[in-house]
Amino acid sequence: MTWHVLGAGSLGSLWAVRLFRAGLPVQLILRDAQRLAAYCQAGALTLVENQQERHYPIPAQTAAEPQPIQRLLLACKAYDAEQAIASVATRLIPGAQVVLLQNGLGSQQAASALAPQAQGIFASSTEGAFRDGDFRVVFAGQGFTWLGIEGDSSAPQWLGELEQAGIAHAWSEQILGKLWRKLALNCAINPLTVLHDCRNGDLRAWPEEVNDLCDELVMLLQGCNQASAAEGLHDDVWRVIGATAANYSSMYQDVARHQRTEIDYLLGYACRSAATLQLTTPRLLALYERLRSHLTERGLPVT
Ligand code: NAD
Ligand code: KPL
Repeated sequence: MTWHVLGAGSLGSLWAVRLFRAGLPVQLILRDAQRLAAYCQAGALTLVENQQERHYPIPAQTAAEPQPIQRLLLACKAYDAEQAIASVATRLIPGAQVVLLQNGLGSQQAASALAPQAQGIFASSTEGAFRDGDFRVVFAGQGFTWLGIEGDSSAPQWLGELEQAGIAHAWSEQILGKLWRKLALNCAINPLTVLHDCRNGDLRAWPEEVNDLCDELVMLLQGCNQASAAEGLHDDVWRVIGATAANYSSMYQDVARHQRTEIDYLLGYACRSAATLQLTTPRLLALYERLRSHLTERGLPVT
């Protein structure tokens, strides 16, 4: 069965290349005829891994092709997910499976609703990849990907293909908890690195600010029936800050490159959820306000 990969950016390319070199059928879906022409000119996706670059001539097409899709990897940013799935919705056959790789929360549900005939599988990944050129991806950090359907313990057989491709993963029937935990980590770390203009490790200079945010995030997770995602959050945030001390957070990098952030699916989603539950979260709200002002001043979208 073919893996259709929509979104040949950092993570999409990293998945596509590993599936392809494991001998599995892969088809890239590019935005339009212009991107397809540029890809044909490049001739292949290039993966840089352990300082070695290799080229992978993975077949590509646009969304306008008519062939049915049974398995799709949606690998665009959260704010592009709905438009991207809509572009192939009529090609998804009943019972098709769509793996949603978006960070944060909210986009997966919205995208799945646009293709109700398909089964949405949510993913939460800590792998690291970035683009250093058109159709070029650098594998920057080994990580792990949780995949799952909430409340469904029966992992699909094709997970074996991920094993074959060397993609470290596991199935979780509590995938929402995994996504909430990652969202909480990202909310405690990423906005502060943007506002303090610093690396993750430099947040050790603002322990109270980080701990106060963690207090509210714990309350929010508990309020959202995600008590196990709340367990040990403070320690985990400090562990991640230590383990990634020399790195700039993904949000910091987006802002530095003057790119749209996923704020609406992280801090925005957290603040909206707190409001729905009538929870008092002054620190999260203040952080959201400061971050929005910061982005507006730089001409970046706040959604
Ligand atoms: P990216 O910007 O590098 O790639 C996204 C790609 O999707 C781009 O090439 C874009 O052109 C393409 N795209 C968007 N809309 C499209 C459409 N309608 N049709 C065809 N292509 C379309 O983004 P990324 O870094 O790969 O991130 C994808 C998601 O994975 C994000 O939610 C991100 O937070 C998450 N994530 C990324 C990493 C990482 O290391 N890059 C790690 C963990 C999670
Ligand atoms: O996921 C991250 C990111 O930068 O987006 C970490 C490293 C966990 C920081 O929140």
